[in-house]
Amino acid sequence: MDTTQWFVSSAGLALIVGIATFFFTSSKGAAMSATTSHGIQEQRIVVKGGYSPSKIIVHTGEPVRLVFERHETSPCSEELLIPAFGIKRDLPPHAKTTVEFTPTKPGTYEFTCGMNMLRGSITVEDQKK
Ligand SMILES: [Cu+2]
Repeated sequence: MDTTQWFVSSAGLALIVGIATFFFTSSKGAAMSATTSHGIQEQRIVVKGGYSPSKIIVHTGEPVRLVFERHETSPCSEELLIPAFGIKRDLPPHAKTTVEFTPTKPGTYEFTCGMNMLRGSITVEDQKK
C-alpha cells in the first residue's frame, strides 16, 4: 500500500465511522418534553437527515403544536406522517410547517417520513394534577 492508497482508505474509514456515529447518536437522542405556553404544548423539530429531537413527550388534554423546520431538500423527508392523529403533510424545504392535534389517550405514537425511513415518536402521558 503506497501513501495515496493509505490516505484514501483512512479517509474512507473515517467517513464510515462518522456516518455510523451520526446515525447511532441521532437515533439515541434524549426525549424532549414539549414546553407549554398559553395552553399549547409546543415543540420545534429540526428535519435534517432525521428528526431532532426524535422523541417528544407531551401529555393528554391540551393541544400539541409541532413545528417542523426542514433544513434540507432530500426527497426522503418531504412528507410527514403521524398516522395516530390522521396527519399527512408535505414539509416544504427550508420552511416551517406546523401540525396540531390534541392527544386524549396515553401511549407512544410514531411519526415517520413518507417512506417510513426517518422515525420519531411522541409519548403521551396522563396529564398530571
Ligand atoms: Cu424517507
